[in-house]
Amino acid sequence: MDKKDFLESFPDKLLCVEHAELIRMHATSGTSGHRPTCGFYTRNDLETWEYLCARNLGAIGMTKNDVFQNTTSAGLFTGGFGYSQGCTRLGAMLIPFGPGNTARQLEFFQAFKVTSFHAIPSFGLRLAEVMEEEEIKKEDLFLKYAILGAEGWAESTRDTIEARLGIKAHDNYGLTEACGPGVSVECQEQDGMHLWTDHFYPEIIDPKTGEVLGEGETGELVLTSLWKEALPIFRYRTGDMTSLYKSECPCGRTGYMISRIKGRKDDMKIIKGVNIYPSMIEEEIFNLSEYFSDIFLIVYHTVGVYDQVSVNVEIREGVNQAKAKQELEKNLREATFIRIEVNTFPKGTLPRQEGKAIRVKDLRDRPEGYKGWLKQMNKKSNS
Ligand code: DLL
Repeated sequence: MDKKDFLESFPDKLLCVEHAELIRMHATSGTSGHRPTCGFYTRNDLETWEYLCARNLGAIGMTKNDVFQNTTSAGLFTGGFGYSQGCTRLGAMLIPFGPGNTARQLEFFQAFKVTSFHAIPSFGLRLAEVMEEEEIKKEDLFLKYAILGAEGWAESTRDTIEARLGIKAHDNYGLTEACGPGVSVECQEQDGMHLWTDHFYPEIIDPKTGEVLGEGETGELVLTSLWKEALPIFRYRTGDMTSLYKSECPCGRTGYMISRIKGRKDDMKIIKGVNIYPSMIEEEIFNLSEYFSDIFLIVYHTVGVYDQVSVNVEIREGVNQAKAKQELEKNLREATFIRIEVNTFPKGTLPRQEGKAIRVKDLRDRPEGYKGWLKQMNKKSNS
C-alpha cells in the first residue's frame, strides 16, 4: 500500500469493519496530497493506541509524578489527542493547552510547574525564541524533558532547544495511517528511535526498485500493522527515509530501531547530481545560530536549464550580513559539494505557519516563480 491508496479511497473505502464499530477518526492535511489522509479507530484500536502513546512517554522517562503540557491541537491532528490520552493512561497530570499563544504557554509552564511537554520541533524553537524576548531563563522553569516530532528536525535543532529550555528533547516518529504517534520513540539514551515491533512489522526498501534492503541501509520505511482493526496497513510505503537496525540499546529494550528520519523521499532532490535533503541544509543554518534565526525556506528553482537550490534565511539583529552570508555559503558548499545561494532577510519577515513548518518550496516547473517570490519578499523587508 502507499499514500495513493489512502487518497483514492477517500473518505472511507479502506475500512475493514462496519461503521457502527468505529468510535473515532483523525486526519492529516499532509503536504503530499490535497485530500486529507484519514485514520479510523474501533474501541480496541483506540485503547491500543492510547497504550502505545503512554509507552512512548514512559520511554522518555515520564512517570505519574510529571506535569505534562500538550502544545498541539486536540483536533484532527493525531498528536494532540494521542499524547493527551497517553498521558492520562500513564497517570501524569495533563494540561491540554493546545497550539499557539506562546507567552501564555510559558506562564503555564511556570505556574503549574510543568516538567514535560509535547510539541512539534518548530514550536519548541518558538518557545525558546519567546523565552528570550520575555527574558525568561531556563532556571525559572521546572522542565525536564519534551517529546518532539511530527516533522523533520536536525540534530542541531535539538541542541538549540535543549540548551535554551534546559531539557532533554526526544524524537518520536509516527503517521496517521499507522495510528498517529505511538510508532517509535527515542528512550533516555537519545540514540535512535525504538520502533514498537510488537505492533508494527518494519522493512526498509529501495524507493526506486522496491527491493528490500539490509540492516543499517538507508531507504524507505515500510510498515505492516499487527493489531489494527478499522484500517490495517499492509506493507505500507511511508515515503519516509531512514534505516532499520537491531537494538543493542543500553536501555535494555530489544527489537528494532530506526535512525532519525532523513526526510520524505519526495523531499530528496538530485541537484547537479548530488542528493540534497532539507535536513542537510537545516543542520548548517543551525550551526551558525549566532547569525541566523530559526526561520528559513529552501527553494528549488531553475536558472536557464539548470536546477538550483537557494536558501532564504532570517538574520539576527546587529549581525554583519555579508559575513554571515559568505560563511553559510561556504559551509553549505563543504557539506553538499554544490554552490547554494543564500539570501538573508531581517528577523520576522519570512512567512510563518501554524502547525508543521513548511521549509521547502519546489518552483522548478515555474521559472518565473522564484524571481517573483524574491522580489515580493525584498519589497516586504524594505518597507
Ligand atoms: O505527524 C503523527 C505524529 C504526531 C508523530 C505527533 C509524532 C508526534 P501525520 O500528520 O500523518 O502524523 O504526518 C506523518 O510526518 O510520514 C513523516 O513524513 C512526518 N514525521 C512524523 N514524525 C516525524 C519525525 C504525525 N519524528 C508524517 N521526524 C510522516 C521526521 C516526521 N518526520
